[in-house]
Amino acid sequence: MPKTRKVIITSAVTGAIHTPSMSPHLPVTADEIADAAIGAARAGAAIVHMHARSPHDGRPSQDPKDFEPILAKLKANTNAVINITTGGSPHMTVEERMRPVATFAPELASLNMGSMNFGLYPMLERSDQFAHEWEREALAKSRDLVFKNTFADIETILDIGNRNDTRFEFECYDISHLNNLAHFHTRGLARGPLFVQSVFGLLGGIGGHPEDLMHMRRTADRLLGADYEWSILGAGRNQMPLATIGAAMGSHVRVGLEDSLWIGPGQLAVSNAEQVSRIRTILEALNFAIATPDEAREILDLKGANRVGF
Ligand code: KMH
Ligand code: ZN
Repeated sequence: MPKTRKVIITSAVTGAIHTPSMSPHLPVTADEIADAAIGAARAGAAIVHMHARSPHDGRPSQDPKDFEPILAKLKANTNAVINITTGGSPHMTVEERMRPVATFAPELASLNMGSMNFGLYPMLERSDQFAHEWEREALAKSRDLVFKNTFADIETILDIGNRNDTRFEFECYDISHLNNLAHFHTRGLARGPLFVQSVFGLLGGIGGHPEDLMHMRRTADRLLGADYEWSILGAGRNQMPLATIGAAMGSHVRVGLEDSLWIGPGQLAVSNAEQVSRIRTILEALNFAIATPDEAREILDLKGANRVGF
């Protein structure tokens, strides 16, 4: 019997790009964020990519105290791999962004592989109704914002991970980020199998055209050889089409309200689980199997849920 390929679905449930006023379905409180991740895991996500928000006004927070109740609820209710962000919000300092991963030593953490523009301000054109002034401000300020991820920043976060046996979801928003990853791989600081999350369609990074995806794939193959597991993240309306193309070409996939609020043109997704179910249907129609959390642990060589610090 030929082996069925296992595809890992990641669900990124809230993030720091979208703001609470953009969708009533975006999880904001600790309970909502944890419940969204548990729902996504039940629908088939093997990995949940986690950010936290302030209990006061829903702004992104990298305060470990805001992660605590989320992580406790997840630990008690799901076997999904918990992936904690070091991206936080591009408005934060790198020191602030790395605190939760340094505190909780998760199995998996995100790591952004280069400094870049991070343009969210076009979203201001879609809506002028914001419940909190910080929402408008964050979007407007992104016109003049550099998301700072220097070689020194990346090395510091790699060191934290390597000390705690935390492995990484390497967020690559452009071709140069693959070159940066190959540099750390060659130096032995980033160790395989590298989990490469290629991000498409974010203003400041590579576009969302299928040719962009092909170019990422060819370059990753050339630079990283067989020592990587590829995953696709398409922002906004690129989410489902690019995940489908990528999966057909051998990738894993990431969906979630962090990356897209939508389930169809003009139609807000009502939950993270809805997006997971949609991509799951597509993957199963392509005759792929959905990786369980333990299968994802094996594919990515993770340390196990019993060796985290929460
Ligand atoms: N929001 C995504 C485009 C991170 O958390 O480190 C990238 C991301 C960054 O997930
Ligand atoms: Zn994130």
